[in-house]
Amino acid sequence: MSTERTLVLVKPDGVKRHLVGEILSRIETKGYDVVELKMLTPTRQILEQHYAEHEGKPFYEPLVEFMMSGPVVAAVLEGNRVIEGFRSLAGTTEPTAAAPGTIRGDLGRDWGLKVQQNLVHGSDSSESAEREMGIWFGA
Ligand code: DAT
Ligand code: MG
Repeated sequence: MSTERTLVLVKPDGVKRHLVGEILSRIETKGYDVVELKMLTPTRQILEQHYAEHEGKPFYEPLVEFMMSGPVVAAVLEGNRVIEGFRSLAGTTEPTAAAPGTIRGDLGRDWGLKVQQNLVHGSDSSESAEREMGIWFGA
């Protein structure tokens, strides 16, 4: 067993489209524990920390603006290999390319160039998970 924790966000498009329950249901059905959960409209400051790795990229500012556009749900999940496991549940970044059976593949689609509207975020490594849990939930 390799019990891990990961940081998940339901992005503003997921909240606006009333998919919070559906997304949490997929997480729980898979068997992961939701150990922290809250809803908030993120500040620019929190998003600049969260997306620091993307600063300077052409999609950075639209991404930050989109993420500030309404409430998000932030969660910490716990489970065996949950970092990789949630990324697998979420599907690949672009909803059009994401496999059927995944959150993005089943529920998302590309709205023109707005790839940022892909419903969820999940940490991509144990280092990212530690950093992101600190940003959203404190030490
Ligand atoms: P992921 O969310 O799959 O980890 P990422 O970390 O590379 O993807 O990018 C963060 C978010 O930025 C992603 O969910 C959507 C947006 N994004 C990534 N690449 C993009 C691109 N080429 N154009 C527009 N938005 C992009
Ligand atoms: Mg990422």
